Amino acid sequence: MYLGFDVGTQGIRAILTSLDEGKIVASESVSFGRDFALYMSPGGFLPNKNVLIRHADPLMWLDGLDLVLKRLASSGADMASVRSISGSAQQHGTVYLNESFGKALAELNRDKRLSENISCSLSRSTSPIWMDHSTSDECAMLLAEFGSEVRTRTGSAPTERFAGPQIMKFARTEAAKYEETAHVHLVSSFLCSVLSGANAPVDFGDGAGMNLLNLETLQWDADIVEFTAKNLTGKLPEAVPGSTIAGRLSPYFTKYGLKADLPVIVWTGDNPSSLIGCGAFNPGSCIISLGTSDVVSAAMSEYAPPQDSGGNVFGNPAGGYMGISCFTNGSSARNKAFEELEVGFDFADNEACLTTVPGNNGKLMLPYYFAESTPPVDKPGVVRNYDPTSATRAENVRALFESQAVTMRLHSKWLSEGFESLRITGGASRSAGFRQIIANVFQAHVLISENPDTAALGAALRACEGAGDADFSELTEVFCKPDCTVEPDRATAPVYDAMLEKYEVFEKSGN
Ligand code: XUL
Repeated sequence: MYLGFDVGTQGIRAILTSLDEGKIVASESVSFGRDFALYMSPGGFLPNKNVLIRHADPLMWLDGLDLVLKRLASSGADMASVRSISGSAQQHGTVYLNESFGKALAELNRDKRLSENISCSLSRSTSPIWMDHSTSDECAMLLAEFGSEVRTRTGSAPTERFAGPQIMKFARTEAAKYEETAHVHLVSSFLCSVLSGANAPVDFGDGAGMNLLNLETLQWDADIVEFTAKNLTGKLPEAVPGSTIAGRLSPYFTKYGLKADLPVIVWTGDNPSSLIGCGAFNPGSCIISLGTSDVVSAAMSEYAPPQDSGGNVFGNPAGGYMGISCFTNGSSARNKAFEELEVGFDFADNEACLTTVPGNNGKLMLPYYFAESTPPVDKPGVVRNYDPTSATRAENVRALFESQAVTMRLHSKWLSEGFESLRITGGASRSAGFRQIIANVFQAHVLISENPDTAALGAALRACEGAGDADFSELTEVFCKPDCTVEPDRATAPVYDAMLEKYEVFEKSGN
């Protein structure tokens, strides 16, 4: 059995897979909003009047890890049969720790919660997460110093949500606390450290989301790291390939029935992990992940810097590279829009949008309920080219879905001019209306699996591969078969080709 975690924006999922049985045998989750009211983070982050600032309390992630393990153990799952563990986490978030972190990890007290064990080791009480867009000054400084070299070397233009600009901002604005910081971890390497009881490395997949890793050499880029913050090199984890054993499970976790000393495989980011969980680690397949953010991603045969301002290149956990385009306004925006339109997400209106005409007679919207990464938009605000009060609910839902699908097609052109098939994953992949619209907009077969938690599944599969028990091709055969396919309506192709051109102009003029 192999245990995989995914620590997302809004909660944690833990999945136990059995290689013998060829299936997921247990799955438990924790919701930060519902389970941890005390952290006052209903959406997984601390509310802030400044819409550009999005921080979370890292102790909430630790309490979440304890709770999800407790739930898994009390569900009757055979914890003693677990042979290895790995995980993935929301990308780009940073955790700042002082000199005492190593000792605290080595001496984790089983009678206390993880948060109690670690709280004194935080040199910064909150962690900026991927939704934070408050580092435009730092991005401008990086651009002024290195120009397009940042994109060429690190696989991404200076990007506000990325760890490097976030660390630079902390060092500039809270210099004393930065000085006190001995270790800067990503969410993934922080939680991997906790499991393995020692400072853990970061993998090339998540490490690339920092604007600090040189993707040609796969080493920290000395010039960029030193420019980002003084003495940063010594504070960063080592960067390693995705199947590296980071360490052995801390005895703390035996309280959940796990055996001490199990191999803990280095964690990665949720998007690289989904590439594995969808069985799409070879070039040629495309994944659309419909989570809090929407992400289009695909494995790449060789390293090439992204050709779209919002594009990013990361390491592929199976080796090589992957490209992504991340749209902040994914389910976060859908939820807001549904609230506004009084549409339940599982409500028939969601599917009823399919009774309206493809192309919606030209109705379009820029769904920037939050600051957006692709294209970069710092001032949130929804723009429509029509009056929503004179449209039906179904038409309004179609305008949202079509606009989201068209922006994904537009900004993933740099990954491929066209994909024959797409794999859809994430919570909103359950929406029949959205699936069909995506199939039509991309003119591609859409494959869907019953299990939408492909990041956690990818983590469990990485645990198995990293322990040397199976390779990714075998695991894909067993665990990643899609359950159903949605076919595109070929007659709608010209409608969406025209919409793509119209949307591009609207996007340029509208924000
Ligand atoms: C990717 C990104 C988001 C987070 C969400 O670059 O910022 O997809 O990983 O968890």
